[in-house]
Amino acid sequence: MANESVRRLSDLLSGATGRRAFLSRAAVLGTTLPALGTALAACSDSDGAHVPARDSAVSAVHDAQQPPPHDRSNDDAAPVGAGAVGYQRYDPALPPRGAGGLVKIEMTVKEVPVHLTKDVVVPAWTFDGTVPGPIVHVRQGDTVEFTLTNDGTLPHSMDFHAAQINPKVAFRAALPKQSISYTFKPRYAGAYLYHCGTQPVLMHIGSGMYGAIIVDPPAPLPPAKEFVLVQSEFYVTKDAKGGWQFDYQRMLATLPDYVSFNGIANQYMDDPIRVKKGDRVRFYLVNAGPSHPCSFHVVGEQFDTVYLGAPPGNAIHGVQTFGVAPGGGMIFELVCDVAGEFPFVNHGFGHGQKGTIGFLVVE
Ligand SMILES: [Cu+2]
Repeated sequence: MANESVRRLSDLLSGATGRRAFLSRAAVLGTTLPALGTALAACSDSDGAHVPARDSAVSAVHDAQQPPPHDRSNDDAAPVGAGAVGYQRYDPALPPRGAGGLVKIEMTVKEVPVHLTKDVVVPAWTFDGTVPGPIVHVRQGDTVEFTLTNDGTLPHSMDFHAAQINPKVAFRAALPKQSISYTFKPRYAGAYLYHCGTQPVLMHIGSGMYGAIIVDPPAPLPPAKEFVLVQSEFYVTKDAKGGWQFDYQRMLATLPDYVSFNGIANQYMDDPIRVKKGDRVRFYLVNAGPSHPCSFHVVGEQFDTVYLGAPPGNAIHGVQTFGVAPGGGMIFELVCDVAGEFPFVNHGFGHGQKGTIGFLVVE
């Protein structure tokens, strides 16, 4: 009965009416949290979970990023919240793994404004205040003890793709101000998605509730500079006050306004990923979707190895581009034996141009 009540409440609150109610609350949030940048500052508060280290506060300086083309009606008005929330690059570096064995991961649902570009700020539903949420790094066979605390105003849940578990029980919703916990042992290594699984899932992923869990194989892969890229699409529109909001109808129409690596369009063009000549680079590419694939390619390079499934098996060699489905994850390796500036892109360029282009600088 309790589960049924949760489901009904979840369905009710997650429907169009709930979205509207949330948006009006969020619009208030966006204008009343001037210190939010501080709240989003770096921290690492649980074994194995990592909130991205943030670059020092950067003001929301205007750059060449354009607002979504479908709404230019309010171009003279500053987006609600822009300037009030610190713009911070999402650190793509894979955080170190803890000692292993029993790994306790805690996350908190936070409804906060986030940057989709330096200028476009939107009220989001998040895990721990960032989009994507913290990068989780464990090893195959670890016991992951996970707790989700809901500081939001709607039911939310957690679906780890690295888990094999009864979803009806483990992925149940935590009501506002409540927590849920469950334990799992990742059976396979790889790059996996996690996301809120509360209905409608499209809205919860589309509003920012996802991240990556990287599971190492028992024997280490070759030494490399390791980075995590989570691709996702964003669908936004302006409300009556000129503030950007996520738009569920646009999510259903699947014509995105932005497609990004790690939540912010083109952030690694502005501030590239840097490695040294001779480094092996390993990208853990997770595609949160919610709806489109990522055709991953590095201009001027070739992938030495792509792990299609759990490493170290399932490897193919000498690859130019490989597609990662929404809800999927793969591992891409290249050996940087040529110096230069190499764009890494979603080669589906209708989406690449919307934000999934970054630079890998080999020095
Ligand atoms: Cu949710």
